[in-house]
Amino acid sequence: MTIRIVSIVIVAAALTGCAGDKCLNESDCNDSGADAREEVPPDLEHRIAARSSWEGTPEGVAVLAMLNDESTTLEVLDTEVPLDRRAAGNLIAHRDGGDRLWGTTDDDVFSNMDEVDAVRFVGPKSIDRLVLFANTTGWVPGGEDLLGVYDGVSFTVVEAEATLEVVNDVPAHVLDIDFGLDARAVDSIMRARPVETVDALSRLYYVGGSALRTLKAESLALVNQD
Ligand SMILES: [Ca+2]
Repeated sequence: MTIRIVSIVIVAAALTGCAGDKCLNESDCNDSGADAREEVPPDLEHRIAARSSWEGTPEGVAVLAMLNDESTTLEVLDTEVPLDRRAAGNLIAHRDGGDRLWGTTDDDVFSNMDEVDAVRFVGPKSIDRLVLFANTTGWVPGGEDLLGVYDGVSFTVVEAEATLEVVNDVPAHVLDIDFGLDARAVDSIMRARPVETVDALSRLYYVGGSALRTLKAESLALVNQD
């Protein structure tokens, strides 16, 4: 069993480029995330804790969809992922609410990865396992699948990739003059580069629906030109 767990984690690390050694050395059952965070200076810790690196990635989107789906039961999380049973129980309890039933008005579905990470006994290692499970069970969106809607603008996976490629590559004057973005949005983007996800892009100052619509359209035009 130990060998299987280690190999799963290695595969997860290889598939997702996760934190590597840290995943392997953590205790299997007590996954509070404390181990991985020990080396992080306190000021950075706050920032990292505030936003999971999976947020807005196809894998992160997949984990949320999987966790919120009716087919994902305590047994699935406990035995198929597999997670520590306490982590599995806490995730389902959070999602299903006080009545312990899926699909009723008191449900509290997971809307971001930080909400998942904040569940007791769920830490980076559990999240790596959820990512691997979501990956192998077909939850990860790709190609023309919808990645998400950000500030009212929808992005498929390929549209998001094209947009990030352009956003991270073009000189500031292209964003400013050719694309006609607000100078403050340009400034915000240049400071944040490389921007990893459209979710992160949408959270930058002065980057809202209108900037996202422009960036998506201009990026697709540029990428399709090549
Ligand atoms: Ca419920």
